[in-house]
Amino acid sequence: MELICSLSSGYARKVRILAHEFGLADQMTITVVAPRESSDYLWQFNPLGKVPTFRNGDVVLYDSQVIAEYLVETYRPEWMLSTGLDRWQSKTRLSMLNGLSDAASTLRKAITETPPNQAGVALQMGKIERTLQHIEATWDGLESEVSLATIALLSAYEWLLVRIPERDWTTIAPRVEQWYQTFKQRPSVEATPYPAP
Ligand SMILES: N[C@@H](CCC(=O)N[C@@H](CS)C(=O)NCC(=O)O)C(=O)O
Repeated sequence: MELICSLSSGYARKVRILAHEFGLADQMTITVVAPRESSDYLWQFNPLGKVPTFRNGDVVLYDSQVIAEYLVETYRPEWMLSTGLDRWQSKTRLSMLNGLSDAASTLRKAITETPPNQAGVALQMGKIERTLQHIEATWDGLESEVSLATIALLSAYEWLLVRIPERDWTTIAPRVEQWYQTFKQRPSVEATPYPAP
């Protein structure tokens, strides 16, 4: 199997961590591309030119949520549900976490515009702060959960820490920060670091 990705992508990180958790890392070839540059190799599999894109034989999958669900259903179906949630609530939590990554990447673009897009920064910052506070207040069992959802949270939260160091993210949701300090020690997380920006 092959994962076409960029190592700085939070969406791809989720899949890379899962591969390690499921003992698949040795079988998964990582092909690094720069998706915003011409990449005929990626485009032949994903006309949208987005990473991560996954291949396994004739199977071609994107986006990260579809790839992650495929790996979970195929290799660890008991991981489908987040603690104490039914199927639709679990799916909504995963969508929220993908939305957290979306807001983070839009925020970074707004910050790096010349001049910085202040309205855009405020809009995305609000989404991220509210989402982290929502997680802080409502995610029962976060501390003991190892799931697709906690891996998605790790990927999004650490992306904020590494890619947007201008903001101190650690004070917004102290419980999430405390959880992160423990969860980041998992071998699957340590084996898949984001490159330095
Ligand atoms: N919803 C998608 C988002 C993927 C995405 O936007 N990836 C970025 C890199 S982090 C990308 O490929 N950007 C290139 C582009 O949009 O052209 C997923 O979860 O996989």
